Amino acid sequence: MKPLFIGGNHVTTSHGVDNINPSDTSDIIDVYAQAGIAETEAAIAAATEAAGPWALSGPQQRHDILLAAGIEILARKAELGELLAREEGKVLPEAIGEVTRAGNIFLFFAGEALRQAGDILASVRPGVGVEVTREPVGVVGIIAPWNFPIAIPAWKIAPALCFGNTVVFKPAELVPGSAWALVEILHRAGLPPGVLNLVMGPGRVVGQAMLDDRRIDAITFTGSQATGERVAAASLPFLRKVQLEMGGKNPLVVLDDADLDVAVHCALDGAFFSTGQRCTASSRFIVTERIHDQFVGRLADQISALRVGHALQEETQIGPVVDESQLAQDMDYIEIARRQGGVLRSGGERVRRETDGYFLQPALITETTGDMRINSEEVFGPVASVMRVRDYDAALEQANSVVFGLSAGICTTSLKYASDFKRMAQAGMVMVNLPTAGVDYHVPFGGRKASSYGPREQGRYAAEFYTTVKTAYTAP
Ligand code: TXE
Repeated sequence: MKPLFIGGNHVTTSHGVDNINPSDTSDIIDVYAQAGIAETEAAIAAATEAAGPWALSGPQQRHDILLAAGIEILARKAELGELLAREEGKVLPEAIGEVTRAGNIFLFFAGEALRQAGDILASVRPGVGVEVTREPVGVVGIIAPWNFPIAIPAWKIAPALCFGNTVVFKPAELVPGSAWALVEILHRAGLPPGVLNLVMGPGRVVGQAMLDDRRIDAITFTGSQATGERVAAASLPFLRKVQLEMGGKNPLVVLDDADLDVAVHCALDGAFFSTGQRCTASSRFIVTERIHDQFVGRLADQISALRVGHALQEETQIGPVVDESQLAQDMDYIEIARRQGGVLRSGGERVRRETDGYFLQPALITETTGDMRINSEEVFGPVASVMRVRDYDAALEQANSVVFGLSAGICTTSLKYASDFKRMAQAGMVMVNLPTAGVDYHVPFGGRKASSYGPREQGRYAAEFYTTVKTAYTAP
């Protein structure tokens, strides 16, 4: 059984949970210890005790640890990628790509540890000195989802440590393997005991115990909107700092003047790769009239040719859905869309392979309208819908009509429409002639409206959440 990490020690528990491969449910990757309330409280106590000394650790120590971790992650990307593909189900090249991203994030924040600058300003009072500096927030709670088992923990843990915070990390129930490997690497890289603690277990027990504990100074969360709202509500009484990354219902607008090859590529990649289980996945194609039929025809052909199967098989392009309940949710939404008048143009059926896995042929639903549930609620699977619109203005209105605002894309050869869309799209990230999913690791990530709350993640903007600003005045 793989243990918890609390205060620098391995902690075993009486109860363990199997980590099951969604491509082959007979493949048990390993058994992972499960924390309860007592272990979670012990982890918070360890992080609290370590917070003072770690806040005073120098940039060199933090740099060296983050660098060593990043180098090891990159050196082991094939092995860690295989583990990730086995536990989450994305295909091996995507999994190795995710591990590479995680490694690069550690290298980026190793550099940032050496670049922690402040400001010195002239006071409005003659002779008085003013210094503006950043200090750690304290103990950071990290609650992560299952869809990026190593990249999301990396982009939360690396800046937390870089800026001198200690961490209590709760990975998603379905993906303890990548989380465990990451925490183990960081300990071998030289992290002092208690600076990073790993508590695996159910959200309603471990996550809730974190929310209820006032010793956690800040919580960064990625997951569903419902849980995100819970995190915010539970944090308010403590006036705790909160950062939430939640769902998306990301539009891809395709205009008559689009390059059809580019548009179909953006649609296919953005909606269905990684089995559509990306918060930035395109799920609504908003297409103007003259290109509509050609776009749908070409896209439907390419969707039906997608090879769905075991994530570790070389020919597979689309791996399984992550588990039984997510598969049921995906199938439900396809049915709801059909009942509300949508036409299932391609895919949408469960497929059987040699191994017992949660395989779903990606689904394209046409003839949909903005008032249907398929166009307003997050499905989080390989399911996308098409809406036919009159012109650019109608497309923009439709794109902005949902509660979410994470990523928005447009395919057009018109500079005028591309420029207007960049300005007018109500989203944290805008893509022109690119898939809505697939972002750089060194620039801000996040959305607006119901997609995100609090400061941005990643890149230099990460400092906003993981530090608190101090303004110091000195008399002449
Ligand atoms: O999410 P949860 P789930 C969406 C997507 C998916 C749905 C459910 O639509 O179908 O959410 O996924 C922890 N207190 N997204 O169930 O429950 C939980 O253990 C504290 C979109 O996985 O939000 C896990 O670590 N923590 C999203 C994390 O919260 C709690 C990515 C997220 O789980 C908790 C993932 C509680 N009471 C899901 N309950 C995206 N858009 O990126 C649960 N958790």
